[in-house]
Parts: sequence; structure tokens; C-alpha cells
Amino acid sequence: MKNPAPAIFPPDGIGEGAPANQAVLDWVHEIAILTEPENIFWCDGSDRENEFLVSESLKQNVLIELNQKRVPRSYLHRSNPNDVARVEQFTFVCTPTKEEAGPTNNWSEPAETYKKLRGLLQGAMRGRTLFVIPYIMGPPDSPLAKVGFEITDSKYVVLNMRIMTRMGEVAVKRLGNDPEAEWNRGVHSLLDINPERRFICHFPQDNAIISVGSGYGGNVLLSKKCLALRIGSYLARKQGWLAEHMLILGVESPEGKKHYVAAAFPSACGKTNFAMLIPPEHFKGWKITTVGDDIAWMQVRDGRLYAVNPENGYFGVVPGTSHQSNPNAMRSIAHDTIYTNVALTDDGDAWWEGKNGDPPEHAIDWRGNDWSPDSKEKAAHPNSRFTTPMRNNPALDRDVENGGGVPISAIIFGGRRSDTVPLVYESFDWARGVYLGATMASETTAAATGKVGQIRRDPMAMLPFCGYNIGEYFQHWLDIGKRLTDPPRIFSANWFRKDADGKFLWPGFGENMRVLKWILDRCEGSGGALKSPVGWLPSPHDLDLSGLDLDHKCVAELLCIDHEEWQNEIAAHKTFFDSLGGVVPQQLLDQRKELAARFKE
Ligand code: GTP
Ligand code: SPV
Ligand code: MN
Repeated sequence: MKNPAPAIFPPDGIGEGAPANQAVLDWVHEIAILTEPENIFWCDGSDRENEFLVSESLKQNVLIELNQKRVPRSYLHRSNPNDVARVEQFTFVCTPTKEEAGPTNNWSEPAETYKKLRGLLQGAMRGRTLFVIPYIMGPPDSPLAKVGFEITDSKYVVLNMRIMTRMGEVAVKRLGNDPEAEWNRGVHSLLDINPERRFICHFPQDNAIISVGSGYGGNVLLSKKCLALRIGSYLARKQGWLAEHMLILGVESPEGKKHYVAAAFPSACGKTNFAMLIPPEHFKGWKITTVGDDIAWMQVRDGRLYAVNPENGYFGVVPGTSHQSNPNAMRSIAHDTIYTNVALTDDGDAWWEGKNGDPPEHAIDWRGNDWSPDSKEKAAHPNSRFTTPMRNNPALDRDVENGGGVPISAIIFGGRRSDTVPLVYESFDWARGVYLGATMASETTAAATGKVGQIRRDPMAMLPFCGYNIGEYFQHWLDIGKRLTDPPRIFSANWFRKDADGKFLWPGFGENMRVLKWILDRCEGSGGALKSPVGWLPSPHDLDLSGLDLDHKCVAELLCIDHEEWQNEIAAHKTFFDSLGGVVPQQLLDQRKELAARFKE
């Protein structure tokens, strides 16, 4: 794959949206001199521009047209099989000192790293087009909104960024002419899609990102994990707010009482599904609306925590998405969607494992090979994704554009734990909730390269995304709590506990409403609970389980705190804290001892 993106030459009026800001012009000029592109394309985000880029992408096989009757204006993209997920081992935080990046990040020295990356970028866009993408993260009128510019030589990146961010003139306008204004500089080049030349590098002090050698998702849509989380968390600490790997949902009772809830689950652990939940029949009259499905930016105002979703679309896991598991997602991805690494049926539709209906007798798999139900390989890659505008979501919350954000009543931390962690419990207070988040663990998934199913500590689901020292991050969470007079309550949830035969004990998906209902009851002071060593735990009759086919034994297992398992868990907390080499705040170290002591009471 020598030249994955030859230059394109748009007709007049397309690709000419250069901004007036001299700082942006100077930076683009500098990168163009380095990368030597055939031409520069200034994106304005218009429909006409998008149509042109889609038609060029179809010509160059960057996109494959799907059956336009079935999935209008939707396309399939196949990434290189060596490039199908985030690469944590090649992701770097480049701060002046290693301590600033902290024990959980790969660190590399900024000057050396710039030098190495400049070497790789030298002439990298020869014969190609350099695209400049202006974008805003957050509702444009939000005090938290951030402007970014991404330079890329990938049309796929441009098309995805148009869905995932508020892209084009709106960002150019918001930035204005001030050469001193704050904005993020992102440079991306495909190079030759070689894992040996794949680096995702962040320079928090410079508000800059350089990503080379990949064409996939979180590695290259620099607005998302790179800006909104890694650089975002760094800025958030400096500026006194929180940038978190959290969904945000609204939940309204039949009486019209509304709460907002934020939840941090690691990658591929259920954020999009939870954010789009449709309550089961039993909860008639309850309504869930989506503010965001992956990232929350939260600030303190009048003693409460308010959240905005910085994104404009969803980059969601495809396999397992069906009319049963997630009807709102199915409706969202029925049009105007880019599918990455799913299978293609003979009649031009997208297919994946877990979709409704029988598997097709024949399809082309995500690599482009013939596939049939007898094949050993999966038709869609386990980390295949849809990119779809949030406007497609029939359950979009009405306050999604509210720059002030929505007030958060509860925060949930959860991961994939086949044992130990009960279905749900509430921490005793904010500081204990911070401990709960800091010590959470989850089994690894296909969202990142590497082994799947390995238990690892993933504090606040931010292990791969915290852009600075994790000890300071914990302290920042504790400090934010001191500014909250009406803090959200903090909960732990685990949809993934298994029985002795390895089957999920909890039905999950829409039925998670039952857990959410208990959480809301707790927020309103009405939910019953027992005091356990880990926090407030519902007894079986505190949860509304009516109409669910779950036997007593199963419910008991779901809500069980097994002392032996928790001895191991608390020991694992210690191992984790010790592995961080002295950066963990004393308050959290003390809490571990208190937790251990509560088990002995
Ligand atoms: P990222 O986009 O990687 O951040 O993932 P996410 O956290 O948004 O996860 P998502 O909702 O896409 O779900 C990932 C996988 O978990 C899918 O295969 C879902 O089918 C599965 N899943 C989601 N919710 C549940 C649940 O309640 N129970 C069970 N058993 N599986 C679930
Ligand atoms: C995640 O891995 O948490 C994602 C997908 O949301 S990616 O954008 O690839 O990071
Ligand atoms: Mn995510």
C-alpha cells in the first residue's frame, strides 16, 4: 500500500475555506513545507464538499457504496488488517519530565519525539492532498468548547470528523483572528500504515498532537481520545474541570421528573448501549434520552456538576447491535452512516455478528474475502464500528446543545467483572466514590490491540486516556469534590457477572433500567439499601425485578459480596497502588486500610 490516498483536484469553490487566523495559516504552511503535499484542501464542512469527498473516496476505493435503498447515504470502509484498533503501546504523552506523564503513560521526551516525527513526516504527503479540518468540541456557546485543527492526508478521517465534530466554518468563526487564541494543533499522516511506524503522540504543554502510521478510529480522529480526553484531561486539571470517558444520559419519570447520569465504563463495556437504553415494558412512561455516548466534559457551577458532550456523533461498536439490544442505535445507523470493518452482503447491505435475522449464506468479510456461515473467521471485525451523527438518534436529549451542560445527579463506574463486583452499590460519599473509581478493573476488549479478557485496573475507565500523572488525577477528583456542595452520588455497576457455567447472570441492556431506577431512588432519598463494607448495597427487594425471569439464587449471586473474593480484591488494590510508585494521594491509601478494616467489623 504505497500510496493510499492520491491527490484530488476539486472544482472551484470546494476546498477553499482557509481561515483568516495567521497562527493557523503559519502552522499549515510549516507542515506543508515538511510533508510536501501536491495540494492543500481547506475543509468548510459544507454538503457540497462532503458529496465531492464521498465521490472521490468511492473512486479510490476508500469507501464502498452500500445498497442506497436499504441504507441511504451510507458506506463501508475497510481498514488495513494490521490497523483495526487503538494502539496503547504506541501512544505517548510527551511532557518535559517523565513524572508529569506519570506511571500509567508511555512517556517520550518532547524535543526528541518532535525530531523523530518530523523525520517520518518529511515528504510524507508527496503526491497526496493535505486536508485542513477546523472543528469545535462542545456546543459552540459553551465555556468549555475547544477549537481544534486537524491536518490529515486521509479522506476517511475528513468524512468521519465531519460526523464526529462540529466541523468547518463554525470553528473558524469561533476561533476568530486573534493569533494568541487557544486551539489544538493536530497532525495526522497515514504514512504507509506500518505498525512499526505507528505513533500517537501528545504534547500537552503545546496543545498539540501528532499521529502517524494508522488510519483507524481513536488513533486518527484526533478530536476524540487525543484532544477530548488526553489533552482535555490535562487542560481540565489546569483549568479546574473534568474531562472523562463517560456517557451522559437523561432519565425522566412518568411524572416528568428528570435526572442526568454520567457513567464511566471502559472501551467496549457498554457506554453506547446504556446511553441509548429503552426501558422494558414494565417501566412504561419512563424515558431515556442521550446527551453523549463516550465523553463528558464537566464543570462545577453553584456547587453542582454540569456536563456537556464535546462530540457531535457516535463512533460505536457494531457487533452485537440489534433491534433487541439497541433499537435506537439500529435506527441511527440506518442512514448517513460510515461502517468500518463490517461484512458486505451480496445485496450490498452491511452485516455483522449479532445483527437481526439469519446470517447471509454468502458475504464478503471485513478483510474483503469470501465468507459463509461455515467460515472459521468472523465476518465483521470484533471492533468494527459505525460513525453516525448524533442527530440520527431518535432519543437525543433536548439539552444536547446547551452550552451550560446538564446537572449530574449520579456518576456510575463499571467494568467487565465476571466475579467479585456486585450488580450495583453506592459509595458512602464522594471521596469513597473516588476510591471506587480509582480502583476499578475490567477485562480488556477488542477496542485496543492486545489480549482480550485480561483483568486490569482501569481507574475511572481512563487508564489509556489520562494525559498526565494519574496520582494528580486522583487528587484532582478529590479536590473537585471539595467544591461540590451538592455532589453527584457515586455508584459501581457490573452488568457482566457470570455464574459457574460462565453465563451472564444479568440480562443487561434494556433491563439495566432496573438498576438505574434504584440509583435514582437513592438520589431522591427513597431507595432502600443495606450497609456493606464496600458501600450501600440493595437487598433483592430494593430492586424492582418484577416480570424478570431471575431465580432467587441468581439474584443473591448478583448482589453477593464474597469476603474471600474481596480479600483478593483489596490485595489487588494494594498491588495496583504500589505499582504506581508513590503517586497515590494519602487519602486513598488510608481508605484502602479502612475498607479492609470494615470487612473485619
Ligand atoms: P467504546 O465505544 O469502545 O467506548 O465502547 P462502549 O463502552 O460504548 O460499549 P458498547 O455500548 O458499544 O458495548 C460494547 C459491547 O458490550 C457490545 O458488544 C455490547 O453488545 C456489549 N454490552 C453492552 N451492554 C451490555 C449489557 O448490559 N450486558 C451485556 N452482557 N453486554 C453488553
Ligand atoms: C474506545 O476505544 O473507547 C472508543 C473507540 O471509543 S476509539 O475511538 O477507537 O478509541
Ligand atoms: Mn470509548
